Amino acid sequence: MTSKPCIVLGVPVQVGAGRLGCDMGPSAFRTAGLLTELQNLGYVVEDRGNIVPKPLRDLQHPNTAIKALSEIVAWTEAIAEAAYQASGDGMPIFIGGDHSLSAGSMTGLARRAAEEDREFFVLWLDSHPDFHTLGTTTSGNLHGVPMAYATGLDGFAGYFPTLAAPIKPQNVCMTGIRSVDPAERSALQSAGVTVHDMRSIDENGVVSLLDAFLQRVAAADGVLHVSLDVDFLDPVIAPGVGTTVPGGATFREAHLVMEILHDSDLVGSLDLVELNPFLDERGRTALLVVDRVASLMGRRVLDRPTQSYRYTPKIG
Ligand code: EXY
Ligand code: MN
Ligand code: MN
Ligand code: MN
Repeated sequence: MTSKPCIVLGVPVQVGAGRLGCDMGPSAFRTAGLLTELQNLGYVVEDRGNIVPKPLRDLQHPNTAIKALSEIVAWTEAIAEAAYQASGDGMPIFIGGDHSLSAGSMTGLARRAAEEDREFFVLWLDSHPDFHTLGTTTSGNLHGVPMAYATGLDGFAGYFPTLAAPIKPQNVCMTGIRSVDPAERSALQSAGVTVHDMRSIDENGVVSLLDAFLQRVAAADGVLHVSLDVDFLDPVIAPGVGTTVPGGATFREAHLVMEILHDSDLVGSLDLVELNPFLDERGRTALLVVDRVASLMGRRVLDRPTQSYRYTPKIG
């Protein structure tokens, strides 16, 4: 994995979610020992504190269901700027906060990748595709739109920041999906996003699904962003999240995904989102996620020979 510093950025945004509590997420991840875990693995860790949103602009949208549009846009502007800066200094790790933060993290990172003439890829670990537009969301919770925005779907212009570098939908792989609204289903199909629902995981196993995607990232010598929504995990092991959906990834599936990602040597940035400590018990979910991050960053049960790196990016 990276020899660069880990740049931790707190994003205590919660108004994108349907209930309060995600603003306590950054504190919970820090309390659960995220920084110490990274340092124990030998990384230089820079905690840049919590991002502060830009000044609010009064934004009105015809879809009256939408909540907190001005606030989420103000957050997105600030997060995108911080992501662009941090990606030039090391491996950004965004600790949220609800999933609306990825509207800023992904677009700031994609801007950096485009400037460096690198293909930008996203592995979306979530029970939801978060692929609503401002016109199609019925809940109005803007944690349900970040991927639609970042891949350039219509309807965000005039509200969200203009995209410097839209993410190619074919460069997005969603895994763990098990709650898709009708409008999202049709939008996903026409956009060409790779979507693996839980049935696909059960039929194929995470290794083959991940392998196909990581081979594409490596072949393109691409930059990979991982966006981990806590509700990717099964609610039995990760109850501290506001949008639980039964039948999620097991501890072992999540562990395997993270170890394979480390071996790939392709991960350049990470979102940890939707943790809601108010719904948790004694930090159980935050501790579980931090433990998975340790697997992503190289902690191993047994030492493995270096050839375990499964995807050798093109050199030169
Ligand atoms: N698709 C539903 C909605 O738009 O409200 C549920 C979205 C849940 C989003 C969480 C972050 O993953
Ligand atoms: Mn490594
Ligand atoms: Mn999500
Ligand atoms: Mn989700």
